Amino acid sequence: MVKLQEAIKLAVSAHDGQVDKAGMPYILHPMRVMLAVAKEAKTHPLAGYTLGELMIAAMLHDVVEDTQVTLKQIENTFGGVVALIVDALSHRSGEVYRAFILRAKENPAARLIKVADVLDNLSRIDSLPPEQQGIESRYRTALTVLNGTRELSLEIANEYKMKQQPEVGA
Ligand SMILES: [Mn+2]
Repeated sequence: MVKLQEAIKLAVSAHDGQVDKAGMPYILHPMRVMLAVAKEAKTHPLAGYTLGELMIAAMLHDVVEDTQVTLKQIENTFGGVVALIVDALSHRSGEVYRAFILRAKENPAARLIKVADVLDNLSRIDSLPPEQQGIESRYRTALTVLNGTRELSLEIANEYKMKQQPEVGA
């Protein structure tokens, strides 16, 4: 797991100084996504991928999109499998959001990490200022596209919906 330590260090340094929309250190998000992916992959191993590859890719899932780190750098340090996953998780400039999600879905590891990513984003949505809560529909689109692949995502999405419903129209 030496490579995982390297991935954690790289993510910490790449996201240094960044905060999420609620003002929390950004690194907490990839950390949570990595832990959620590790938990899921330990109970339901994903054929063709090691636990280490999944955890490293989860840790690095936002660095290409949001920092100076390049796919080439990831490939050189962590190998082609991890680079392919991170590429599938990086929204390209000008790419239609739905097309991006469909592309992520094609890579089984990226699909698993994307579900964990979206669920973590949904879990934080209550802490967003009201004017930013419209982003919820984007996350819902993502879950709809990714759904049918992991019962976990359906369960949690339903739970979230039930929790939100009483507030609709309030
Ligand atoms: Mn993310």
